[in-house]
Amino acid sequence: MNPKRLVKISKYLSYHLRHHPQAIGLELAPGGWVSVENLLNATHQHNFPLSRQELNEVVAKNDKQRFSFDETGTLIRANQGHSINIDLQLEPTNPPEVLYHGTGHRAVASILQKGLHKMSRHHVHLSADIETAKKVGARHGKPVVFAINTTEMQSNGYSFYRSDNGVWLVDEVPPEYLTQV
Ligand code: HQG
Repeated sequence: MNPKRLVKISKYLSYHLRHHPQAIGLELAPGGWVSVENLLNATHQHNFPLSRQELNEVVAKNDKQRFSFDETGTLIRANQGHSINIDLQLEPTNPPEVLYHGTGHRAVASILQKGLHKMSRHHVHLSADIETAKKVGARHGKPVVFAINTTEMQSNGYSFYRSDNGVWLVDEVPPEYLTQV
């Protein structure tokens, strides 16, 4: 498949599996899953016909491994990034001692004052390394990276989750746990 088509299908899947499943008549089951058969039928009914082969290729090759099949290959979901209220059924997991969050420089003052909030997403997204955080931040302008003291957050009762594609998730990060890198 050519790279443009791959990106186009990824965006289409992100839109429907994270934000607007009902736009093509789908409903996400607990965990964010939809039946592959229903998804493919829906794409045909809504003018964006996808084949199972194309879907397999996008799941395998997406640059950030945004999508997964279940172990039977009959269900598919977005690994993270949802704005709709679904329970991803992730187990709390011990994170590395420090995680990172990249943002745009315009948000710094507000973050230092109020902490990190999930905004339109389901969780605050954190990265295990500074380079990834920088890239995420650059989507919002000149990137600024914060380090998060996860050990202290955990001892104060915060839970961390790791999505299937390695993104760390938490409900919020109050300002006292943040240091600008
Ligand atoms: C900022 C991409 C002001 C926050 C990436 C961020 C990631 C505040 C923005 C994933 C704030 C939300 C998520 C506060 C948070 N005041 N700004 N108190 N608290 N913010 O896109 O983390 O391509 O929803 O710093 O790789 O940038 O979608 O979150 O800048 O993993 O797969 O509010 O999206 O993955 O922006 O990115 P986003 P994000 P995908």
